[in-house]
Amino acid sequence: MMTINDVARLLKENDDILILSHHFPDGDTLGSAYALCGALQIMGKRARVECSDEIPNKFLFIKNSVEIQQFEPKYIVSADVADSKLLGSLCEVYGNKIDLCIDHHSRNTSFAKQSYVEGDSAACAEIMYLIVKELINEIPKSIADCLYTGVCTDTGCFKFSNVTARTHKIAAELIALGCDHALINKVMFDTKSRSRIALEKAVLDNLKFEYNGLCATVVLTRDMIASSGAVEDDIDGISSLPRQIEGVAAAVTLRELDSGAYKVSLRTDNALNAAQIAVGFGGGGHAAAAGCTIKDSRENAEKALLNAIGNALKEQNMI
Ligand SMILES: [Mn+2]
Repeated sequence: MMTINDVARLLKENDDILILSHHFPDGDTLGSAYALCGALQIMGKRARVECSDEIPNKFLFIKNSVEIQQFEPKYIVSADVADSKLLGSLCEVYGNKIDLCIDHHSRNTSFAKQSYVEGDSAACAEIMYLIVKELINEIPKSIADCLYTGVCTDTGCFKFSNVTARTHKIAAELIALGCDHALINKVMFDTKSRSRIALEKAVLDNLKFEYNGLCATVVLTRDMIASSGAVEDDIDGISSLPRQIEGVAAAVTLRELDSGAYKVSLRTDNALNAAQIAVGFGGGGHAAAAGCTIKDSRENAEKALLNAIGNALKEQNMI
């Protein structure tokens, strides 16, 4: 079992280091990767980050926190990547060449030559903070901003059950280092693009309740996505909308795919098991969050789902 010291030693021993983020990049994979890149550059090493997908606008300050350096990599590190497939198109290029994996997913598939995985860490950025502390004496604000973004985004602004006392201690240390915590939280959690708001409006216009308000259904059509100008980042998290409504035990989001099929996201509370309902449609997931894909018309998909949810509610004597 490796220690943070072992990881720091490996990074000190190597040069021309390429750091990889996972596809559909989020605040944690980018914050962790760029924080490490910044620290390595301060140490006088050549370092850069690569990601298969475009970086969403709200994370551009992370990308801009380091110097652009081009070189042939001699050592490859992945940050917040649970499986080499999650490298997206970069998997083909680097999938079997990763020297060191730094991650916090307990389901990590040990695809790298060496791995440092802390499954109970709320964010990869927590681990990266401990590593960066071993690498450089003074952590600049730019690196603290990257790490704070990783921690706050992977914890839903410190609201998820993955948060520990250490999460708050690390956040406190990052604030002491001068990170822009209020601004980062505003941008990450309290700011929505205009296309996101347009999409939410269209989605909520079609909100339907069934079973005395115990079930709420929304539909996300290709038309709504196109007319609102929404990009993938705007669509992320739409399924939390029906779940936020008081009294709703089953929240259903149907998203029309380009193929015409419907991707269903199911969020449940209380006694209802979302995975059990999703399995009936060839899907799966967790007790409170599950999904499936239904290849049928919108009407038929909705009818079948409502039926299954009705049966589950009856089983629990909720209706
Ligand atoms: Mn993460």
